[in-house]
Amino acid sequence: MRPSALVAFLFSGFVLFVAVGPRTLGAEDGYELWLRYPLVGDAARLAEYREAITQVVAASDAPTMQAARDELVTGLGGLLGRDTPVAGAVSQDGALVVGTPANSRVVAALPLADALRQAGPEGFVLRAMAIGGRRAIVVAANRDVGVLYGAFDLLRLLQTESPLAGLDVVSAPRLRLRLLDHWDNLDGTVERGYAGASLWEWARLPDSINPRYRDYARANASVGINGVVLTNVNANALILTAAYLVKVAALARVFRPYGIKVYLTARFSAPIEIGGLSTADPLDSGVRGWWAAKVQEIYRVIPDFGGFLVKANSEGQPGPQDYHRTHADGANLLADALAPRGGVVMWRAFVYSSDVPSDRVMQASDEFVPLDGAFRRNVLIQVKNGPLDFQPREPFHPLFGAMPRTPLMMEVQITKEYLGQDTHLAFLAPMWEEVLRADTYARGPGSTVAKQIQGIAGVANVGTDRDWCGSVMNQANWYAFGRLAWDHTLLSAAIADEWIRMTFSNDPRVVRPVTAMLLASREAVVNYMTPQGLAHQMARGSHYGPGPWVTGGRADQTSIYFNRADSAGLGFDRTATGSNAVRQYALPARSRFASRDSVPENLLLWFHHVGWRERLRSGRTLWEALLRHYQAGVDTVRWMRRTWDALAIDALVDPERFHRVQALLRIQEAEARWWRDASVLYWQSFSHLPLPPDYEAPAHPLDWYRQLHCPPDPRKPRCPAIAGAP
Ligand code: GCV
Repeated sequence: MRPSALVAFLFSGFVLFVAVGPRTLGAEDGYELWLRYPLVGDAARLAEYREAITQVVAASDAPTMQAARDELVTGLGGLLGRDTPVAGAVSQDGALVVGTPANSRVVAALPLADALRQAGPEGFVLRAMAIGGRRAIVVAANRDVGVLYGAFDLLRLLQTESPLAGLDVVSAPRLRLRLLDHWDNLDGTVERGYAGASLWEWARLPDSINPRYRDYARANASVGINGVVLTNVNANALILTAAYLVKVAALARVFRPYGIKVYLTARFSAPIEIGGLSTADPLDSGVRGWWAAKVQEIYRVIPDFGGFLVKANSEGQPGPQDYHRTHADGANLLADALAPRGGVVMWRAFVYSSDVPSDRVMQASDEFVPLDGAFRRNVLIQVKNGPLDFQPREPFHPLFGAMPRTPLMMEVQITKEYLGQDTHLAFLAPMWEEVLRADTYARGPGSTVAKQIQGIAGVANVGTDRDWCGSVMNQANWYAFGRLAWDHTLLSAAIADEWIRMTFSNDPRVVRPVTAMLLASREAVVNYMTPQGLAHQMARGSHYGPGPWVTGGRADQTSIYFNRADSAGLGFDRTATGSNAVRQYALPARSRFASRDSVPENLLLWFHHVGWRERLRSGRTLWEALLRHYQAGVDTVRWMRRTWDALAIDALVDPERFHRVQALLRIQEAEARWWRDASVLYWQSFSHLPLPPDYEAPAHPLDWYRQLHCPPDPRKPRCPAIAGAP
């Protein structure tokens, strides 16, 4: 424990000090993430594991096999509290055999053909079986990377104190592309990053390799992430110059053993900016030649380069429309250059036309659906989960299912730009589960979003903060993203359960309450920020704190554009009487959203303008329902605080992580009240309806909230005036 942490902990309260005094856990700073390997706490399980695993049998020294073996040796050393020798052959009961049929004669001789067929190129088989009359556990795969994934899965079983008896698992990823997208700039800043600076030390690369790169790769591999886009979609062409490519190659070398491919963002105007051409027109032969040569240059230094991610003609980024060409022309230009080497283009559907559209959320579909079938086979259209911009709740994006001849990827945001950033606890698995399971009806009932995509990308939430994510709780979202990317049928509750066991403890006094906190957290944020289908009500620019009054500038980036509050009511009419955005959804999703009788209440104001006094299906008026949601959000955060505080009584979490989370929850409660009070007062200025007498009175008048200026700290845009509240 760091002395400062000890002092802070001891002086944080006499009651707490007395309660935890006798058995304080060792402090942890969160660096280990979920890859902590403490001694198994349950004595019976420990005995079971010690008997089940007595040696690691691995035949190959290939880099990925070495990574798997190293992880097992480290993990088992900690979990079993003893060294586990590595052997070349099964020589005793308790052999842990790891390998592929190609690199291990032992594995090749096992009757695993069917299971390995199911496992496919990246999957794995875990099985308890006898080998030569001896008890063994096998981690087998078709490729080395599958063995690595299997090794992490086996360690996960031990970390979560699961039984090994009868072990029989075949696991294969359901999506082929499972990527982290970094919005990291070459100057070390991170767009919408709240956990410190960029991990990539461009000035020191390629000579100096920060050991953190390997730990980052381990964390990704442990959840099956198989690609990383290193650079911001608001791209800098310099990353494609020779001087940077050697640095990228150095990172790729670290990541390769962990099954992680490197991708880069391609600035569409790169041929002009770094190539000296006078145009970036995708149909220009000089431009085509430039990209073809550039791609060859990249593959010379990074032979397994994954491809490009492109944001074009959106928020000021250059693109093919600058030359009156289509998005397909632009994407195909890069796709043709990459195709000979097997690279892909991930072309984002997040577009902003230069004219303000009548309904911003319709733009991507209007632009891309007509292009279905016009893209090369190695182009994927990368679509945000919802049609607006990573809001606490949005309906699924209507492009899912609407481009049957084009491979799609889904993009989600792990970094919580609109959900309280590093500070607020918001476990995002329930949100991703909600969208992955949403039925598009594009090809009849059961056409879930998950079935319409071939890959998923998460905008990363990691940085140089010691705990990687700005808060240990935010690590859960990195973890959950990887787990859902691997298997979108996993339930949020199961993901939360395993993450908590690996990150904190297997003690049910921790697992149960913290699971409940995680599962309640996202809905709490929806409730106090944007209940019932409201969206984009955050402060301008920073997107931190409430700003339902934001107006001025580009209309479709203001709050009033999205809330449409007036004396009659609240919400954006997207039915046939309004923008008719519902037309972009297939039937019957379209009619479900269009009708006040069937629209889910949690999306009501996304699709409908509703009178303040109108009765909802719940029997409450809109005004009453809104007030309840805001209050429920605050109450849930209060409950989360109490639940977390109770962990101190038995000192169930180490003090350093305990106090950090405790402090953040305190801020979250103050800010939830800020959101509730500012929003309710603002809506009241339209509804002119009273707050019930027993409703918690807002702390300040509306003008106080409107005039509140939070210091312009782009990294931690917290408001001291609010965070300092009791
Ligand atoms: C990278 C939102 C964010 C921007 C981000 C953009 C995008 O608008 O606020 O910071 O830019 O989405 O996804 O391209």
